[in-house]
Order: sequence, then structure tokens, then C-alpha cells
Amino acid sequence: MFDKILIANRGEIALRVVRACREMGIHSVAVHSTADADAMHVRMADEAICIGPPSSTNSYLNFPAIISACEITGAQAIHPGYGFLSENAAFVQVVEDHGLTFIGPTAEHIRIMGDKITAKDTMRALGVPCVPGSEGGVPTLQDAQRVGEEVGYPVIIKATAGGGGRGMKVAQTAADMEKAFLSARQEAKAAFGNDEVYIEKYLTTPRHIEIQVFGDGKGNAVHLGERDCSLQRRHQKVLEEAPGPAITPELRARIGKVCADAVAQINYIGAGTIEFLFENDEFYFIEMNTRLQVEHPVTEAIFGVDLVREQINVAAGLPMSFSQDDLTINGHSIEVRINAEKLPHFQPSPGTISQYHAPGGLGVRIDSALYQGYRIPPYYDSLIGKLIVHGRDRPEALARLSRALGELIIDGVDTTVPLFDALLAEEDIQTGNYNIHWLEHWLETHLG
Ligand code: MV4
Repeated sequence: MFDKILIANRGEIALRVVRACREMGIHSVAVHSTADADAMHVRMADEAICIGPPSSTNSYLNFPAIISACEITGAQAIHPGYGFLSENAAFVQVVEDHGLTFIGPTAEHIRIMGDKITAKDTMRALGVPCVPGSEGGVPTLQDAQRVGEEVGYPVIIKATAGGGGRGMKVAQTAADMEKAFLSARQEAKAAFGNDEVYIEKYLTTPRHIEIQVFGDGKGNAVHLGERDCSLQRRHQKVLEEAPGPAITPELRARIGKVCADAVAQINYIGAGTIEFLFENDEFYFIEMNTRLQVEHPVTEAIFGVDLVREQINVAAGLPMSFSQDDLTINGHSIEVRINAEKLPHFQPSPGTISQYHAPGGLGVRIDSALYQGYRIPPYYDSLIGKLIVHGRDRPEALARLSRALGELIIDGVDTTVPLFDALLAEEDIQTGNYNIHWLEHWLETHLG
């Protein structure tokens, strides 16, 4: 096992990793920009080291500064958290070239899943059901029109270098194809320096269901069920829950086994998430994320496992602490993301936290790096905390969420908290009756 782990991240996820390290008897090293000198992850880690100026490019994304910080502190491994360097194959290569361990998948697996066409080809070959569409890339408008006729309109054109919703265009009919295809290619070129696109049948009202997988890198892998992450605004998740309200035990067992078998076959190591669109009781693979996700706590809550501890274990060459048969679902969990943003338009709202009180009690977890007097810098993502509740069933989790939101005090900046009080009053939220378009539609009709 490692003696010391460096955490190449900030905010609540850096703190999350510090906590796992502390419980495992592993020393933790925080890195921080000059703007984060007073951050909670810096205070809570055993050691801290400044790696650059406020801009992420020059600090949290600065390879030489992070590698040097390992050498100076004697850290043997790097946990990347999510975002920043967590899915950067070139960084993983540099980490390994310096004799350090990256706590996450191999550079090769990150590369495969980072290219959305390669990811889909790989998953299809491993037996994972995919959205019908083009075989690989679509180089010309003529090819695009042929695929459109074959799969039938509407279709969606996606950038292979994209993901997470960037660089997508829908063609409702054949008449839309030329404009949609050319603009998708142009946007992909501008955003990613790669204009390769692929085409899929456009699913009109799916849910976003993602399966948590975990591998030991030696051909063993498990699944930890699904999360329903359909409630999104501009491709940013707002509320996530597990289990998914629309997923039966039979559906879960079937897609879970497909996913666990797929990642076992490629000797996948660590945590991964296989994203699906779910419509008419069918799963359609769209992307795989090769990192720990923001919403991992809802899975931890219902399975009673510590996913960061497991990531560290397998990175050190140790086995996972559970097998598939050990993993049973207990109750229901819901997470809401608390962003320092001003409603109704979600503009960033950095500033000083004048008052902070975290809710508590049975089934309530707060993952946040906030404290009273903290100054939220304007340079980074606006996520300032996650409220995660756990109940014996979905109604209990909803009641607990409502109760915990009532106890929460965050003053000094605007936050997304009022949104959740309003959402909890909605019958569709109470019954779990929503899809990927529900929230955008609700925001239009309720907040304007
Ligand atoms: C789709 C789709 C409909 N049909 N693919 C958006 C993010 C990226 N991960 C995939 N996305 C979509 N892909 C097909 N074939 C609709 C979306 C989509 C979406 C997906 C998940 C959650 C929210 C979404 C909001 C708009 C569009």
C-alpha cells in the first residue's frame, strides 16, 4: 500500500479523497493554486504545496508542477478526482514514466473511451447494446444522407472527440441534414481540432441511466447498479438518484451483467461509468467515463461501499473488497448539486460565505469544502457542495431531502438550493416521472 497520495484536484472531491486516505492510514498531499491557499482541502490534507497561479491551465492542469510536487513530498501515487486531469491519457503516461502510480484506469483505456467512435466500437464488440447508427465515422455529406435514410430520421450528429453534449446537432428530416452535418463538423473542428463525426438514431424522450462498474485490472469486475441522472440543465446534472425509478431488478441484473462482463474482458481497473439512454425498457450505450463521478455518493449510500478506498486498493495491486454476490441494494439515495449560481439564469455567484450551517441526522451526507468565512474564487467550477440523502425507500429519501434542505444555511452567495425546494413540490419529481428533457422544460415554464 502507498504511504502517501497526492490529490491533483480541489474542492469537495479533494476533501473526499483526503478522508479516504485518512481512514486508510495513508498520508495525503494537497496541491493548490494561489487562489486556493485558504481552501478546506489544503487545511485538511497532511501536507500542501502550491503549484501555480489561479488559472487551472497553470496550476491544476500543470503536469510538471504536479509531478514536481510528488517528487518534493515523496508521494507515490496521484488521485485525480474528477475533471482536470482525470481523463487525460497523456498525463497518465507522464505519471507512469516518473515511476508514480495513477489512481485510475490505464492511459490506453482512457484513450479508447475518450474517442467516442472507438468507445462505441469497443463496447459493441464486447456485447453492450448501442444506439443504431453509422459504422464508425461519417466523412462526407453523401455518407451522412445514406446513414439518415438507413436508420431513419430524426438522427443526431455527434463529434467523436466530443462527449458530454458538446458538438451535437439533430436533423429532424432529410431536409435538415446538410445544415446539421456541416455545422456539426465545423463546430467539432473549432472545439476539438478534430472534425470527425458519427451519426445515431435520435431518441426523443429517453432517460439518462448510467451503470457504475469497478474492475481490479486482472479480469475481475462488478457492477454497482445504476444512477438516474436525467435531470440536467445544459448537460450539467442537477439531481441524481439510485436506484433509478424506472429500473426493475430484472433490467438492472441484465444490463449490470453486460457491463461488468464487458469491463472484465478488457481488464479494466478502478471505477468507471457506462452511460446509456433508456427508452421503452431498452438500454442504448452512448459513452463511458473512465473516472470517479461527482454523483458517486448515491451509489455508495445504497451499496454501503467506499469507492475511493476501492480505487486506492486496486491501484496498489490489492483485490477489491467485494464480489458481485456481496453487493446488495439497501434503500434509496438522492443527491442534489449545490452550485454558487444565481437563479433563474444560473450565473456564477462567487463571493464570501457569511454563514454556513450543514444539515445532519440519520441518512444525511454533505460533501463540501465550504466553511464560514470561505471566499469562493471566481476561477473554477461553481459546484460548492453536494447534499446526499439515504432512506429505506424513495419516499423516505425525498422527505429526508426536504428536511435536510430546510436545515441548510448558506449565506453570502446565491445558490441553487431554492431550485430543489421547488422541484420537490412537483408531482413528477415525487413519482420519478421524468426524462432528459423534463428539467429544461420545467425551467422554461416556471423560471422563464
Ligand atoms: C443522444 C440523445 C438522443 N439520441 N443520443 C447529450 C450528452 C451526451 N452524453 C449525449 N447526449 C444525448 N445523446 C441519441 N442518439 C440525447 C442526448 C441528450 C441528453 C442526454 C443525456 C442527458 C441529457 C441530455 C440532454 C439533451 C440531449
